Amino acid sequence: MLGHGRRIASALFAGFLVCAYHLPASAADPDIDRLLQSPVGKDWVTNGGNMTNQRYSTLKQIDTTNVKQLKGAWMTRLKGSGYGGKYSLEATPLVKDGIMYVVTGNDDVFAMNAKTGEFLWERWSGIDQKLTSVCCGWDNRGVAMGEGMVFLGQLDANVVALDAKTGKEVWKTPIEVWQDGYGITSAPLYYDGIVYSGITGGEYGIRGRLTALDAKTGKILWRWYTLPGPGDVGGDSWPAGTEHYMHGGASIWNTPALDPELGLIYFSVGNCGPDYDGSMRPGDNLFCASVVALNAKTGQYAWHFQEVHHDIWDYDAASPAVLFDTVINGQPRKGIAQAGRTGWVYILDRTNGKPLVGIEERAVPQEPRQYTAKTQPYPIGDATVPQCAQPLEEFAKAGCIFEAFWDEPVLVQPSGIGGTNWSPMSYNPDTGLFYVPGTVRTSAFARYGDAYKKGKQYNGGTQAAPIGSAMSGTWTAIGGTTNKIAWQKNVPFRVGGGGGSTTTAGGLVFHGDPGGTIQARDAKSGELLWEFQTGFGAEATPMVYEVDGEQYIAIAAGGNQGVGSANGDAVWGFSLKGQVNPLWPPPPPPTIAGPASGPIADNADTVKIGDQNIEFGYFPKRDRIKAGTSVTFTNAGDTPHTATSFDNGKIGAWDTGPLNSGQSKTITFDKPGNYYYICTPHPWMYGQVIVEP
Ligand SMILES: [Cu+2]
Repeated sequence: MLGHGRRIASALFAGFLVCAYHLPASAADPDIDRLLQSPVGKDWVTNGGNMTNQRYSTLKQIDTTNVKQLKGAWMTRLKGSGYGGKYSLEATPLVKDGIMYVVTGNDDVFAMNAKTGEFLWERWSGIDQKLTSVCCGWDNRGVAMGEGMVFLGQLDANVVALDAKTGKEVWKTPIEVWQDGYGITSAPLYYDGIVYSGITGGEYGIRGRLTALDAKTGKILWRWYTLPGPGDVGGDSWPAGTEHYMHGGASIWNTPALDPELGLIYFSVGNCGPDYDGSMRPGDNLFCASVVALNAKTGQYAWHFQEVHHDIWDYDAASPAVLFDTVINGQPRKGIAQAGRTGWVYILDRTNGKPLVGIEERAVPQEPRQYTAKTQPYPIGDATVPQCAQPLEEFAKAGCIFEAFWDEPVLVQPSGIGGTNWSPMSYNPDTGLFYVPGTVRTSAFARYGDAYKKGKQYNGGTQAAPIGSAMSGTWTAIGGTTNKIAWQKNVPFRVGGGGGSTTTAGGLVFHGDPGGTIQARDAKSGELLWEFQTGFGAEATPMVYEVDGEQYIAIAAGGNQGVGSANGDAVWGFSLKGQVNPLWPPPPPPTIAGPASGPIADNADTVKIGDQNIEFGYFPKRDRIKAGTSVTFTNAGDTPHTATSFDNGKIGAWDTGPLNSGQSKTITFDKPGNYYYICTPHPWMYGQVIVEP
C-alpha cells in the first residue's frame, strides 16, 4: 500500500495525469478536492493552481512557437474597486467551469464570464476605509473555492464565505480585530472541508497564526501560533519570563501548500517584530522567517526550518512554499522550496524539513546589543540577487547579507524587502526549474528602538534605501536539484515584491512587469518571446485556463504601492484568437530611491501626505524655504503616516511622529541645509526640504 501511494503521489506532483486521489470517504467537495490534487488543466481552482503552489499549467495550445500571436481576448475594468492611491492589485484570479473569480485591494469580489469578461455578480466588502493596520498598501492576493462557496480573507481580519452562484455572504468569522494590528492579505486554502487562513500584522506587534475554519459554518477548528509560548515547541527560543512571544509578529503572507499523502500543510512565516530591533528578544525567535509543516487535520506541529535566526533585517519568508517531486542521486525525493527575502531559494525535504540540496550554518557578524545569532543558514548554490552592498561615501559601513547594525546606519544587500518578497515563484516539472522574481535594492539598516503599544506600528528601526541608490530586478531560473542558476535576466524594475511567475507545458514562463506589460519567456532559456502593455502596473501573478477548447492567460493589472507602479482596476484575458490591442504605457515606477528630480515648490508652508489620491506620497515632494520657516505636515490620506528626517540613513533628528488621517504637526527649519525625510512605516515615501539662508 505504501509503495502504491508513493508512486501515485510522485506521478501526481511530477505533472502526470492520475486517476486515484487522496479523497476522504466523506469529502465535502470531491470535485474540488480532486482538482486540488491534480495537474492544473482547464480549471485553476486555488491560488497556486493546485495544492503544490507550483503555478504550472499542463495546457499547451499556447507555446513558444505561437505565443507572439497572443492578444487581448477581453479586458474588464473592476468598476473602480481598488482604484485609488492606497491600493495594490495582487490577486490571482480563479477559474472553474468558465467562471472567473477575482478580488481587489478593497476586498471586493467579482465573478465574470471567463470567455468574455462580462460580470455575473459582484460583492462589495464595505470594509472601513480608515483601517490603521495595513502595513504596505491595501491588497488581497486571492480567493479560494469549495462546496459552492468562494472564500476570502479581508484586511479587517475577517474570513468570509460567499455563495459562488450569487456572491451573497454565507458566513463571516472574525479572526481578530484590526484595531489590534491584525489583517489578512493572503488567499485562503480550501481542502477537504477546511478553510486555512494566515494572518498579517507583523509590523504591528501581533501574534501570528494559521487558523483552520470549518468551510460549512465558518467555525474556528484550531489555531496554530507562529509564536510559541512557554512549554510549546520552540518556546525556549524567546526570552524566558517575558511575554514578547505575544506580540513578536510572524505573519503569514501567502497561501499554504498541502500534501494529501503525507497529510501535511506547509506555509512560510514572516519576520519578527519589532523588525529591526532584536535587543529585547534574545534567542532564535521561532517561527519567524521559517517554513513550517503541520498536520493538516489537527494543526499539530510536524517540522520547521528557520531561514534566518533572530531576524533583524525584515528577512521574511513571504513568498509561497512550493511542493515538487524530483530525483536526486537516483532517489525519488519529495521536495519543498521557498524563495526568501535573503535572495536564496531554500530547498528542503518535505517529509522532515531537512535540506535537500545542502544548507550550511556559517558564522556571521556580531552585534551583542542586538543579540545577533552566532550563525545563519547559507544554502549551497546561487543567490538570485547581489548579497553585498556597494559602499557609498556618506555611509561609514557597507556589508553583505547578515551584516549587523545598531544605531549607525549600515548598507546591506539584499534589502529589507528582498530578494524575493511576497511574489510567488513557479516550478516547471518539464525543465526542473524554479522561476524566481528578485528585487535588487540597498537598505540602510539602523535601529532606533520602539515601545510596544497594542495595535501600533512596531518596527524599531529603518531599512530605507539611501537617497540616489539604484533599484532594479532579476528573473532567475534556479535548478531544483542544484540550487544553481540556469539562466538569469536583469530587468529595470523591482519584481521581487509584485507579480510572480506562472509556467506552462507549452515551455513558457508568464509574468507581469511593474512597467505595465505582461511578458512571456522561454522556460528553457529565459528569452523574452512576447510582451503586451496592459496599461497599468502588471503586479499580480498570471494564471492559465481553458474554456470551450480555447486556452487563455489572465492577469489582474492595477499596480503595487511598494513598487510605485501605476494603479488601476483591470483584468485581462489573452488568447491566440484575441483581437484587443495593448494600451498606452503608464508612468513607470522609480528606479532610483529618493524624492528624485521632480519639481521644487517655493516657500510651501504646508506639506500634505496622501493627498490627490496618492496615499503614499508627499505634496509637494520637494520644497524650498527660507531659514526659520515653519512647515505643517498634514495627513490628508487614510493611513497613518510620518515625516521623519532621513540623514544618510540616520532617522529621527526631527519627526512628526505618526499622524492619523486628518492630523497635523508643524516643524520649524531654522538652519540652512538639505533635509531629506521618509515615512517610517512606508520607507519608500521620500520628501525633501531645502532650507536657504
Ligand atoms: Cu506612510
